[in-house]
Amino acid sequence: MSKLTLYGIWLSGPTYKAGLALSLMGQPFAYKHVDLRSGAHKQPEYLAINRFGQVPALVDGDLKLCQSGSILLHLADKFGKMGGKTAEERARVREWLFWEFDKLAPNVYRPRAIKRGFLKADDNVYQLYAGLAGDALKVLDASLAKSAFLVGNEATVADVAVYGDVSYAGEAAIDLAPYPNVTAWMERIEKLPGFKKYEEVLPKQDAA
Ligand SMILES: N[C@@H](CCC(=O)N[C@@H](CS)C(=O)NCC(=O)O)C(=O)O
Repeated sequence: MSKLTLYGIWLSGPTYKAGLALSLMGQPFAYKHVDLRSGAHKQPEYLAINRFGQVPALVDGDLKLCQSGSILLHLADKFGKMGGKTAEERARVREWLFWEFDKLAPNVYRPRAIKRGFLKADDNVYQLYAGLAGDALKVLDASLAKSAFLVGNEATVADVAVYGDVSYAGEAAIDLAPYPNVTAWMERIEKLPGFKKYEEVLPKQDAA
């Protein structure tokens, strides 16, 4: 089996989701640093890997895949891990992934980008996104009051995707204290074998 290669940048939440899933599945991978600041993601060599010119991308043999959600589903299928145990669980995993993509990821990542200075925007824009993140966190907190993980009784890639958003809440200046079920669930995720923080999963340069 050829080694997987993950393309990304260490500051990227979606890249972290892919790297974290690989780590939780116990799969080694090569890593290619894509320097977004110099525009490497818009150069022809990289566009041949990801036509949308974004990170992350995963190269698995002849397959070049982008969008963290599709990468997570591919890894779950390929390794038969973290994808849900039954057809219903697999459907629920996809449901959470689409919800996360719609309601959570942009509303955490954009305020984070504003706070970190990657995105220039007025405070009312920040407040709009942070408010929408709060709405999503309420929904998440209510779900996690009823179960230890999002789907079934084990962590799935749905948990990885959602963790990959909420773990940046601090950088986005979004307080998680009002969501105790979310913070308790984060602690459960952080105890899983293979769990790593983003700084430990994503190197700042290429890695074999
Ligand atoms: N929905 C995508 C989002 C990917 C994304 O926004 N990547 C950012 C870095 S975190 C990027 O490549 N930005 C550069 C650009 O969009 O031109 C995913 O989950 O993979």
